[in-house]
Amino acid sequence: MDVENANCKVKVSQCADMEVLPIERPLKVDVEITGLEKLIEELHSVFSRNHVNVQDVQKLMAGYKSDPKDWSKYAKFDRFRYTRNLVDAGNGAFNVMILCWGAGHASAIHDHADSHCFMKVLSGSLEEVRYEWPENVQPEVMKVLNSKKSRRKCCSESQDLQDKISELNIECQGDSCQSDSCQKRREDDGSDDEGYDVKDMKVRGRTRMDLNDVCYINDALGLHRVENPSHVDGAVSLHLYCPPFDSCRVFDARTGKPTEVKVTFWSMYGKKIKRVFESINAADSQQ
Ligand code: CSS
Ligand code: FE2
Repeated sequence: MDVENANCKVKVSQCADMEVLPIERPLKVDVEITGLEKLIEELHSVFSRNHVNVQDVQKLMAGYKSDPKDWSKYAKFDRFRYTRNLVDAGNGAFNVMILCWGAGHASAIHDHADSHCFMKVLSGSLEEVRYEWPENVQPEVMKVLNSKKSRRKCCSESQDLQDKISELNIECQGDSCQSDSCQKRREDDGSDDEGYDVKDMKVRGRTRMDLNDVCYINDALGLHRVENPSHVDGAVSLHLYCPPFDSCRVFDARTGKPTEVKVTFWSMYGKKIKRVFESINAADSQQ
């Protein structure tokens, strides 16, 4: 199975055969969706099934040609930061939102909480910068992959340890294995180290996204930050997350240190949200 057939009804780490998830292919658009409402209707229909291919969602999003009259009621800008505006809660299986980026606005480097993320440019242009995960932070999907691998080869370097393990009849549980020998090995190679040294996060690539372009990311493909590179024009993008999530991690670009943040909305269904603790939310809700 490859990424386009991965099931985005479930978290990325629960997709079968994740080893091949990081494969990306050019997308051939062969559907035409007339209007945002129609797109959302189609998404509801696709997500009512148990298995939803990543590629099917990408195709639907690409098949919709942006028309501001469909989405201007959701497009609420703020002078100081980009806004997140809920359009549809997708019966809990996914959510659709419109993000409005003022000139120069950008997100922090963030993960996608083990969900699938689709993003389409509705107006203006955006730049997506992809990053490697910091060495000492692991996404859920990689933990699952590594534990699959290390279940096969953990401790194989040391015959002594292998003998001890088989003597004690302990089966190595991979990354989270609590046997003394595996814990000792982790201490020796420092993989439990909590330190965050100053070491810029590694950029994997940059992509400019223009009107109607669609991109897809999940934690197996890395982290990203999104920026409106224009000093003059705003930009608007349509995002679909599945399953939906209400918190994710942002990363300090200089050290890779993660911080868990809540995902909050500026407006829902076209209505601005009243913020009681405006100043607190302003600090913690930007990804
Ligand atoms: N995940 C970011 C937008 S870039 S995908 C956010 O919701 O703020
Ligand atoms: Fe993102």
